[in-house]
Amino acid sequence: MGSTEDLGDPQIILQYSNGFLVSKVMFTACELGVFDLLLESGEPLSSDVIAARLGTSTMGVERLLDACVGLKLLAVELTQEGAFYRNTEISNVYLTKSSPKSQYHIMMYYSNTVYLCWHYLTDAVREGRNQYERAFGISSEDPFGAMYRSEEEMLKFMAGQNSVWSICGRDVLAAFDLSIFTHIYDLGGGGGALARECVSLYPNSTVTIYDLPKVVQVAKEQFVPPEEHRITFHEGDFFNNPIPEAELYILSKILHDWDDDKCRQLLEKVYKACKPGGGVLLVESLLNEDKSGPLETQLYSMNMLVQTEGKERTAAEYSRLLEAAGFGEIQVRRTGKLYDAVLGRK
Ligand code: ASE
Repeated sequence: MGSTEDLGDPQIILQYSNGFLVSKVMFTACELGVFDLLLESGEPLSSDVIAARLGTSTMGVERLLDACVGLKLLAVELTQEGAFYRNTEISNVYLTKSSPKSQYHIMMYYSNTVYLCWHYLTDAVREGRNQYERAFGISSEDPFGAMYRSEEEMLKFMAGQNSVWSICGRDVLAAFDLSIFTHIYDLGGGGGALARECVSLYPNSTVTIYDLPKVVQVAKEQFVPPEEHRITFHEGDFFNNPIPEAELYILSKILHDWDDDKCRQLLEKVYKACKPGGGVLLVESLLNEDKSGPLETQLYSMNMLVQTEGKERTAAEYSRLLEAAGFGEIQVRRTGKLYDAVLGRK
């Protein structure tokens, strides 16, 4: 019996092949500051002026600008004096450095770190492990040792992770009514964007960001303003140091970094520390139960392969991990955005 499956549109194969070209055009325009310049300028600019102001070749930037027009990240106006470029609304909001919803930092992390790991995707699939040795010549034994190999890398990662919460933070925290929990620990809370979203959404909450000492230091200095009195810090390694008692523990994009054994180990520790009646909130991108999608989550799971020891999981997989640690009354909320929420109670 021959397959009755539609051959489909060959265009889709070509589109997929070009996916990385699209990413790189957007990353490069961000990195060069095209969108920042056009926002500051307040009026459309010619490629000559843009090249002069950014210190690039006119020839190169002209092609970049036209490709951005094709991607609808810029708009072009043709006049007798030539072509004039301006930002589209979406670029003003998401691609400029200064916007409160800026995704600039995650783009820079993708372009300069994630991208280099993905060069070795074939090796990662063959070997079933991350590719720090090939990409950066550093040991991949401790993935966060590798990811935080320099203060600059750590900063890029923290800023990148923070930018995601300006888009999805409210949705994941509002997925459940968390107002019954007043003392909250954000384990691996990094740059604190989710913690800030939390204290703003829940006026009676205080959030302690628990993270590695060098992460906490940078978070205090560069990310969380000192007048934010409802956010405090705890320096430690949650695998090797004690976890203090609290009512709610947020583990946002933590379990996806680790294999099942490490996840169980961490969740058991959290369960022991948790106040009776308290809970744990997992914030993760959930795979469909049959792993048929969403595509973004499947791709992120590949990224966990090249960068960490973890993977993306289904709601049932997270529920089983929570149950094995002792948590009950497990509830799952899909937000329809990139990140979802799973709540377990003690
Ligand atoms: C981690 C999250 C990320 C560890 C490494 C990471 C992200 C990128 N690299 O916990 C953010 C999610 N994006 C992707 C592509 O996975």
